[in-house]
Amino acid sequence: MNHQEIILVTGACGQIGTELVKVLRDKYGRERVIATDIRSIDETSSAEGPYFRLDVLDTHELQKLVTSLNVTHIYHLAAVLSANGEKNPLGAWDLNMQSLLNVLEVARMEKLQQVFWPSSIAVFGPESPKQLCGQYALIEPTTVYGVSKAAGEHWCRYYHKQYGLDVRSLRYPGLISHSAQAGGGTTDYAVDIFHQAVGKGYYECYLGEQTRLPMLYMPDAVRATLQLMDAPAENLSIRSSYNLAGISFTPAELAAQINTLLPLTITYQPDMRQSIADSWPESIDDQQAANDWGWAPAYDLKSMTADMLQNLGNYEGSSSSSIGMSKH
Ligand code: AKB
Repeated sequence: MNHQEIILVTGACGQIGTELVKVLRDKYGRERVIATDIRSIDETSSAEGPYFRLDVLDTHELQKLVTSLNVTHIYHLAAVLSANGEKNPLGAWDLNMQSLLNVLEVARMEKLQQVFWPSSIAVFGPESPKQLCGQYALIEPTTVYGVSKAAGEHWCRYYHKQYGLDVRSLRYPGLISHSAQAGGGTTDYAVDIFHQAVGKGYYECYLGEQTRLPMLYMPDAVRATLQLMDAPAENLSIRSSYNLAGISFTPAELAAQINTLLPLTITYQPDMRQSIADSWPESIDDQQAANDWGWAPAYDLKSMTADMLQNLGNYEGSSSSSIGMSKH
């Protein structure tokens, strides 16, 4: 990016946005990264840089912001995740699809340089391979979230092929971070468990103990995102969305790893999220990302767990509020 370029991030107060905005501002400068979210300014920390309230379903407002601020890049992160999506399937489809189409259209019309849009391992379904699910494995999702991500991938490829729009995407696994809560996903337990371990030493898990899912620590996810966006266009063979892998583990394995550093009792009470988790692969083959732009995760279960607990400990020590409270 040169010094003329301006990044706009939608869903900036969400799990990925909270962390990505910080890193983008460190890298490109505070004023060049515009954070937007549906939340109003007093519900968020605008002091850290430019912030605008934006409902990304309002294409007119989106276009106005893009043109008035000379935006050149959009990271479109606003979305409803898998578990919340099942509570209101048509609402989730509407938000996830229409917002993506709005962003792609504005990017095409205003000739933006780049768009980033997250897809998910939720594009895969029960018929996809459970182990090391490949880049081109069968995509038959059973959640509305997965259906919206699968359709979105086709739209991204379409805009690249038809209009030359440089849109790039990653199929994130479950993301684990200490500075932002997850919200409405199936993999959220892997964040909640840390907060409950630090706060209460007890966690009731809504997935069964042997439910293995692909996960990724947030510093790795942010690094992957920047690495993909910086990669020379000619190196990219995938214009739908890249498989991305980090660590695969079960709730029992995560609890055991936490227990090496902190006493934790875990019980299991599977709910409707179990069937979503059962429909997804246990591990992902991300060889294509490694080949095309040099991707390799840095954190394993042990180092991720130690880093999470260290950061949550610091957080608790420096705040009077409950560790279980959302950062937002
Ligand atoms: C979810 O659980 O819905 C998300 C995802 C895997 O995309 N974390």
